[in-house]
Amino acid sequence: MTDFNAMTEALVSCDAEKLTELVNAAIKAGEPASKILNKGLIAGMDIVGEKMENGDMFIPEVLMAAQAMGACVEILKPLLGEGEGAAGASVIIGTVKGDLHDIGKNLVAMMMESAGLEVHNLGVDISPENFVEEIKNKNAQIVCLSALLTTTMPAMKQTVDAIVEAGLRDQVKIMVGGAPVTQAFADQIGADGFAADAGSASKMAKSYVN
Ligand code: B1M
Repeated sequence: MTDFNAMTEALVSCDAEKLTELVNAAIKAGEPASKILNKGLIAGMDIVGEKMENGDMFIPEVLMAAQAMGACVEILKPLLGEGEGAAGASVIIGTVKGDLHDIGKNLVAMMMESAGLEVHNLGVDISPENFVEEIKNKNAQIVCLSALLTTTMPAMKQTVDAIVEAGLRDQVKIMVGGAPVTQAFADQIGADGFAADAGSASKMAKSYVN
């Protein structure tokens, strides 16, 4: 039986080698990729977050844990597909200006890709102007904004406003997400949708194009 606690422990102690070994063993044992992601990796990252908040873990260690998780997410990537009908719409996704968190955003991008959407992952610290430019360049129908910090949530509103000002609001659906983001906040800033996790984000995007 898979020991998910060992996985969270390896992540919290930034032991990338051990974590990779445990993830590969879990795959071999037939555990679903979504279970490995949620019970092993995301649960471990939540502990990292608590330790960070309490001052028991510092930025360099948190970065190492994030890198270890990123490597394992890559291993899980081919197994995370939903296997449903491809929608083919153009989606741009990025973490808003001032925010460097990208693990959750990359997971959303990955789930959307595996659902058949054409995903353009812009990266982190993306300015409102950049989002506007990329909507035009990629002829995007869906824009996904990610924020992990309460201090960068206002950049989501600035991005929505910039899209309105550029005259592109009717062309795109705007979706928002990230740990501090809520449905109420999405409504308040004039976004079309809020998704709490990668799976529901992917489902919502598909519902906009199907
Ligand atoms: Co940061 N950090 N961090 N950090 N960090 C948090 C977010 C924090 C909650 C930790 C804490 O104190 N408990 C806290 C924010 C507090 C707040 O604002 N309320 C915090 C802080 C304070 C900071 C710094 C300010 C620390 C400092 O410098 N003093 C700094 C800011 C840097 C910056 O961005 N300008 C900072 C830096 C970092 C690192 C660089 C070290 C690293 C990021 C590395 C990286 O991403 N490559 C880091 C990390 C790893 C975290 C925690 C520990 C983990 C985040 C994560 O990857 N979670 C985090 C604590 C936590 O969240 N528990 C924390 C796993 C990921 C799968 O979940 O990102 O929530 P998540 O994504 C989910 C959903 O939210 C959703 O789907 C995903 C998958 O299910 N989702 C979307 C996300 N984006 C979406 C977009 C969508 C839809 C759904 O579009 C439609």
